[in-house]
Amino acid sequence: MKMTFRWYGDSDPVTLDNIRQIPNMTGVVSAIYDIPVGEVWPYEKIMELKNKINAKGLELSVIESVPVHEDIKYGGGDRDRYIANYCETLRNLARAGVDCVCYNFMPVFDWTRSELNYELPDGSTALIYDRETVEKMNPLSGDLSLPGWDSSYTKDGMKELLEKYQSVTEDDLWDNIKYFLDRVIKVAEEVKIKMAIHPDDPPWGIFGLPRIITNKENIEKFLKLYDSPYNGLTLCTGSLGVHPENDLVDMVYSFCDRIHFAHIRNIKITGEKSFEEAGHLSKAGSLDIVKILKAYHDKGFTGYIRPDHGRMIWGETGRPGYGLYDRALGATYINGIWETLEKVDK
Ligand SMILES: [Mn+2]
Repeated sequence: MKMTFRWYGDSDPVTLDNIRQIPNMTGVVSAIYDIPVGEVWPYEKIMELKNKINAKGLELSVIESVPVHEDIKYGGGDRDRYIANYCETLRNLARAGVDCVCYNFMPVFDWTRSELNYELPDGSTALIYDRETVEKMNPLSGDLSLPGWDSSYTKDGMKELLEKYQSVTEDDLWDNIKYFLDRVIKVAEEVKIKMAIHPDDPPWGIFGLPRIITNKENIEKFLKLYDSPYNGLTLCTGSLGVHPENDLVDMVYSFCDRIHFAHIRNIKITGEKSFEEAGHLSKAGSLDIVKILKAYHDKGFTGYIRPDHGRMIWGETGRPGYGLYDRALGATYINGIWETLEKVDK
């Protein structure tokens, strides 16, 4: 495995100097954040990012994410133009030496939580998802504060976008993702970029919008839509793991050959469709992180891995889920388990 850490660029309170001091950290996961979704990422901007990271002795390992324009997801009239742009971005990334790209196919909203600073009994804060609270939220109220979504939408823009999705069913989403894969994976194969879809977070439909990358059966279906090693996964334990029927250990054994990027984090299921994000340690949450890593080790995983969201601890402030301290503890925990597996589990 190749250990990496997500970095949000120059505006991130966590610096590359912080990241390079985490033991075993070799790579950075980042993106270009000031280009509108759907437009081509220029080669020069990618090189600028890469050079900045290389100057600190780190690699630009994975791009997370190259976002997929909504037109592609709901099957709008401009999708061919946006797919062409997407392919052009992949070509530019490959030219800069990038070999793995994470993306997702969630309509409108990226990862969704009901609260970003929920105080846990030990005084740390974490992101949580409470079903009742989310069900009462109105995406058109204009005062929603969700960490993952594109807040550049005005209230009217959001209304217009949601209307476009009104008749979009799960089957339509499957058709649209196949349309995307048929055109994009061909290019990914050519330029040798491993595409790694991130599962839906949470893995169920929200605000009446369908979601499809949610469970083993659907992931199997997804991988068959375009059967190529370049059509692969970002297996996120925290995203899939909030559904008690998702067996992450089994998924790692089943899909490892197609997992290019592993997101490791723990969550604690607190009720039906409700959860808190937890520290990485197995007993802090509902997932057995040792068994998950053992599955990766048994399968000889050589891809990229990163600690995913952390709590805010030791008074740190910053981007919810993406502080330095708890994610660094997560990396160290993963390193410790992996070293043990390397030396003992022969
Ligand atoms: Mn993730």
